[in-house]
Amino acid sequence: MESSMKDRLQALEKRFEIDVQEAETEAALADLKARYLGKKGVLSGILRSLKDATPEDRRSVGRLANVVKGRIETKLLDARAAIERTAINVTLTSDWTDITLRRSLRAVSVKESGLHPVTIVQRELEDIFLSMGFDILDGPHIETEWYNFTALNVPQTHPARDMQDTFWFKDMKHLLRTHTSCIQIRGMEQKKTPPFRFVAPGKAFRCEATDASHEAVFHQMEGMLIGKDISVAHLIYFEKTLLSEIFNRDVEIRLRPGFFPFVEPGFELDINCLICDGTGCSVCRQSGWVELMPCGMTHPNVLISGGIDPEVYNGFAFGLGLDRLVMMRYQIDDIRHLHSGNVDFTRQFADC
Ligand code: FA5
Repeated sequence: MESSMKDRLQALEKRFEIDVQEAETEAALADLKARYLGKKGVLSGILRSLKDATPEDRRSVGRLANVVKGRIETKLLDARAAIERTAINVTLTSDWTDITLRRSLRAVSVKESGLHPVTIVQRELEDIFLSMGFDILDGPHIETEWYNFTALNVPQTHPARDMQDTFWFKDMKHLLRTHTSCIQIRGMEQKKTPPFRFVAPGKAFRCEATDASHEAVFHQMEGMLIGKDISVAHLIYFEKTLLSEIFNRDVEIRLRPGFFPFVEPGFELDINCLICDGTGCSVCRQSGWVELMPCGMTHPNVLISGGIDPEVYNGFAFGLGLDRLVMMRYQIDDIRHLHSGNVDFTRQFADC
């Protein structure tokens, strides 16, 4: 009795060793465990058949059965660890990122996802500006009334405050920035001594009705260049160079006088509407022109707010409408597509 039981236990262990080598998944291992060690498993069956054996046989076979059970459990654990290791190695070789690659190249290589068109254009612009010696700055979305208005030469009672419909906080001292121009002041404070030049891309918020070219949340890229003896000619040359870099083709622009309290003189730079080729559509409000980049020579009061002496230094600033630039670039006929959250829309740009 005892020897036949021991033979059965040895045979069971040998069969288990073959089976465990063939198990390639955790589910297969769980199945093996139930088959060999479960209540209705092979080992329990052998032990149950001991009920008629002598107490001595039961003891010695029981001891061996425990040893075999322990070995099977250890092998199951080893096999599970090996399966986990294999899975980790597969992930490590297939799913990795080369952090030494340039940001834009990394983004393009991720096929399953893509960047939002505003991000694509923003990053392209950042590269252009970096190549022109500009720094890239950032600023908070929640601003103080000082940075958004007063420091930019828009005093308390000035009607220009009504030009931009503001989301105010209850304390009436904080607001969601209505433009990125606040970073002109923050940038001057940070840079301190001219010459310097920087751009600051980011969101702006206005409590206004939306239409094909207006959103309540949109993107701008502020730019500022401060030095000595800067003129309107520098500004115009700079803008032409910038636009030819951005569009990589000839685009028709026009410069007309524009009023902004933080510049003097101020200009509106419009681009011939690329959606309708200037014939008139809902994006350009039938005018054939799209306001893209207001700009001008920085007002002396703004320089003073930023701690710069206007007797010594001057410069220019501009506020590029990023969403509209994206619309012109990709011929998008309604700004509301951009923030619609419609994946079918954004997916079109995944490989851009
Ligand atoms: C400004 O916001 C000024 N801060 C720009 C500026 C900076 C002027 C520096 C002079 C010097 P404006 O409100 O026109 O100006 O907005 C600038 C650009 O942002 C517009 O030409 C347009 O392209 C974009 N923009 C403005 N409002 C919206 C909106 N509601 N939806 C989408 N784009 C908008």
